[in-house]
Order: sequence, then structure tokens, then C-alpha cells
Amino acid sequence: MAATVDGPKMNEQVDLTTIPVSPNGDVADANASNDIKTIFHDKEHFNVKHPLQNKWTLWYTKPPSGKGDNWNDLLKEIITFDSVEEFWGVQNNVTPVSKLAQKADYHLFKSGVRPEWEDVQNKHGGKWSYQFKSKDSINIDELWLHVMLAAIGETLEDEEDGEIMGVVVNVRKAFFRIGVWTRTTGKSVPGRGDGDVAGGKGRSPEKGKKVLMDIGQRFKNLLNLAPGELIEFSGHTDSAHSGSSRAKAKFTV
Ligand code: MGP
Repeated sequence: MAATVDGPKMNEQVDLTTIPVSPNGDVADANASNDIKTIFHDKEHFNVKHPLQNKWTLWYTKPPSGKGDNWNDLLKEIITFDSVEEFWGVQNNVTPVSKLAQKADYHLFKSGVRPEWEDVQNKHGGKWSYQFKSKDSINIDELWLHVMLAAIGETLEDEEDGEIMGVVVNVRKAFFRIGVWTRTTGKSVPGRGDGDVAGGKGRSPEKGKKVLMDIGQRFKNLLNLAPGELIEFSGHTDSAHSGSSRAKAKFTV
């Protein structure tokens, strides 16, 4: 699906009144007359929404305007949604990745989780990621859409895994990078006692690693990569220590 080119200015909160995220009209009246209209019947006056399993928040990293901008000032929350209809309302109204300035990012994260290493739900986790170095030969808008749909459709993991925190796209001078953030690195979480294996899910380290490798394989399939291409998993503590996301890979698939 093609996204609109003229999106809102990305350093501002989206004007929610411009996005058809909620049913218009009087839902009570519609119910009384049994008049159920989905978005497929009427794109503006629908009164039925299809809930997502989780609530999601879209974030944006504004490119730095000069020296001295810190990460926190650049990270902006755009909108939170929990239905299929709202997702499409957002997708059709934000600037596509291909039109973002260099050093911008989108982050689609479970509501309540900030898309940063320091968040309590991310700090023991990591990410699978891949850098697309030939920017002109890929359709980044379509890839990012597929990655977002896999996240909100919960197809990147099995239900009991509880690993997916969010997905990210980075626009950089020499590449686009797409990543998926996980809650653990497959190991036990320090300081939570012996009972806490692989992040409190009672998994052995082998099982913890297998869960992550399966997520990596699904993510790789989604990105349409040639079998010879490798995606890399790295832990956020390594990124935070080195002050760079280019931390050494722990696993590849
Ligand atoms: P990046 O966007 O993950 O990678 O981080 P990029 O652009 O390839 O750059 P590099 O520095 O890894 O080579 C860019 C910068 O943003 C990092 O160096 C950090 O300064 C900052 N940053 C990124 N993230 C995801 C975080 C975060 O979660 N917390 C904090 N404090 N800073 C971050």
C-alpha cells in the first residue's frame, strides 16, 4: 500500500483529528439499529474496530539540528493505537521512511516501553538487525510496512515467547537499518536470583537461545534476504557500554 508523501512535520505531535483513528458517528445509535459498519464498508463512518493483541506506540527520532542535542530531546512519541483501523490511519498519514531525513528513525514499540536501551524492559535485552547498504535497490517503505505488520500481528514469535519489545528503522547516510528488539539476550537476567532463567520464563539457556534464533530466522525471512546474507544479534548492554549500536554480534543467522 502506498503511503502519502506529504506527511505531518515530524517534529510535531500528529494532529489526531486528521487521522481516522476512531469511528465517527453515534455508536449507540448504530448498535440500536444493528447497523454494523466495518472500515471496509465505509472508511470514515465505520463503527467496528478490530483489536490488536497489544497496544503499540509509534516514536520518531528527530535528526539532530547541531551539536549538543541529546538522545532524549530527539526522541518523540507520535501516537498510540490498539486496532487494525488505527494502524492504517497512522500508516497512511505519517511520512514514509523513504522521505525521512538522514539520522531519523521510526520505532514501533509495545505501549509502555520506551525505545531505548535504558528502559527497564529493554535493559537486559538485545536486537536483531540488518543494514541495507544499497539503499536504491530496496523498497524500504514496503519492508518497514511488512516488519510493522509482523510486529502488530504478533507473527515474529510464538505466543509464549514474550520477547518482542518493538521494531526500529534507522535512516542513515550510507544505509537503512531495520531491527527487532527482544526482552532478553537468551541468558538469565542478573540480580533476579537463580530461579530467573532466560528472563524469568524458566527457560534453560539453550532454550532461551533457540527462542531468539527462531525470531531471527522469521525476521530474516521477512526481510527477503538472500540465504548468504547474515543478520546480527547484539545485546543492548554492549551498545550502551560502547555508546554505539555497532556492538559486536553475539549471534548471526
Ligand atoms: P543508533 O541510531 O542506534 O546507531 O545510535 P547509528 O546511527 O548507526 O550510530 P552509531 O553511533 O551506533 O554509530 C546513534 C546514537 O544515538 C548512539 O551512538 C547513541 O548516542 C544514541 N542512542 C541510540 N539509542 C538506541 C540509544 C538509547 O537507547 N539510549 C541512549 N541513551 N542513546 C541512544
